[in-house]
Amino acid sequence: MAGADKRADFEDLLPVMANKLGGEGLINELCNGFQLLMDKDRGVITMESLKKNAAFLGLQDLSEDELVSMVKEGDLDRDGALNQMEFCVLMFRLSPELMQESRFWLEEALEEELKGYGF
Ligand SMILES: [Ca+2]
Repeated sequence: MAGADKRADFEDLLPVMANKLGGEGLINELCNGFQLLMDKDRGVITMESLKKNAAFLGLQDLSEDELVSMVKEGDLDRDGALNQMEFCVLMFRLSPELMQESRFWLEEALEEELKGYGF
């Protein structure tokens, strides 16, 4: 079950980063992660670029199967690669705790918005 443990570690990392960086900082950090993993010529994350660059994010121990399912899970428009938006969405989905955090940010943002309308 070593693979499952690794994924748990990865899930734990994002909420910690979220607390430290705040919403906007975390998005920037995710985008930096995207830059590290992407194929520089195509501007998207492909299986090849993910395999080549996974070590930058400490993901070098993930098996090829896990990387494949990561891309499959995140590839919303089914073009076989992850663009920046797909990557960020995937990172949020991989971390249930982070999803809750981001809901909190959303509520905060909505409250601010509603205040503007006199609620
Ligand atoms: Ca895609």
